Amino acid sequence: MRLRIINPNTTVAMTYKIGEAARRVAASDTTIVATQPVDGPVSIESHFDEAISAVGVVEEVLAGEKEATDAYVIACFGDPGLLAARELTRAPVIGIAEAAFHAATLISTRFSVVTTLSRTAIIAEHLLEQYGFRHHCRRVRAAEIPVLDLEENGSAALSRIVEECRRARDEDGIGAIVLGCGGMADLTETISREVGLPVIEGVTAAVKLAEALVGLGLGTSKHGDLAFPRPKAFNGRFERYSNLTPGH
Ligand code: 5HY
Repeated sequence: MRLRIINPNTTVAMTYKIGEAARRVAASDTTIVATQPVDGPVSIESHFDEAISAVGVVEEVLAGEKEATDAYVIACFGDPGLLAARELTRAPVIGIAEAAFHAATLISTRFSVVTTLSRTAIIAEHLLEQYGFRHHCRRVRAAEIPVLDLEENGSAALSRIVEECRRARDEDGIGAIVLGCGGMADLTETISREVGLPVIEGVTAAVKLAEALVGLGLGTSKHGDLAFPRPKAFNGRFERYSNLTPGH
C-alpha cells in the first residue's frame, strides 16, 4: 500500500524525521511518502497556525489523489483539517492525535499527554472531548518547549519532556504516556526507557492503524457528512477549488 504522511508544518527536517519514524514500523509492502505543504507555518503552535496549515493539508490530499494513495496520515497533534481531508478521498485519513488516543486506551485505563507548549494543550483537550477520550486522559501537560527546539541538537527539549513525563508518571495515576507532537516521533524508545512506562506517539500508531484499515478493505465513508464536497465556485486565490469532483 501507498501511505502519504503529511507534516502540516513546512519544516523539511521534521518531515524527514517523521518519514523515517514511519518507515521503521511500516510493513515491508507499505510505501511511505512523507510530504509537507509548500505554503504555511514552519511550526504549528496556535489556532491561527492550525487554521492556515489545514489548507496545506487539503492541498496535500488533493495531490495524493492524483497518485493512487491508499491512506493518509496527518502528522500534527492538532489533527488540522482532518474532517475536510476525509471529505476529499475514499481512502482512510488518520490524525496522529486520534491514533495515539486509540492506542493508549487499548493498553492502559488512564493516560496523560505531554505536549510542547501549554498554549497548545487546549487544542489536545478539545480533541479529547471531540473524540470521546476525555475520561481516559488524566492530564494534558506541557514541557514548555517551542516545537522547533525538537529540531535543535543540544537543546533542552528531550530533558524537559522526560522531566514532565516523570511528573505525569508520579502524579497522574496513569498507565501510559502519549507524546503530543509529530516532532517527537523519534523519542518513544528513549523516553519509555527513561520513564519506565509505555510511551505512545501518533505517527507510528497512525501508520499501523492505516495499514489495519486498508487490510480490512475499509475506507472513509462517503455516506453522510464525509461525502465529497458539493461542487461550487471558489473566488480569489482559492479559485482552483471551483467545481472539484471526486478524484479531481
Ligand atoms: C505538531 N505542532 O505536532 C504540533 C505540536 C503542538 O508543528 N507539529 C507542530 O505543539 O501542537
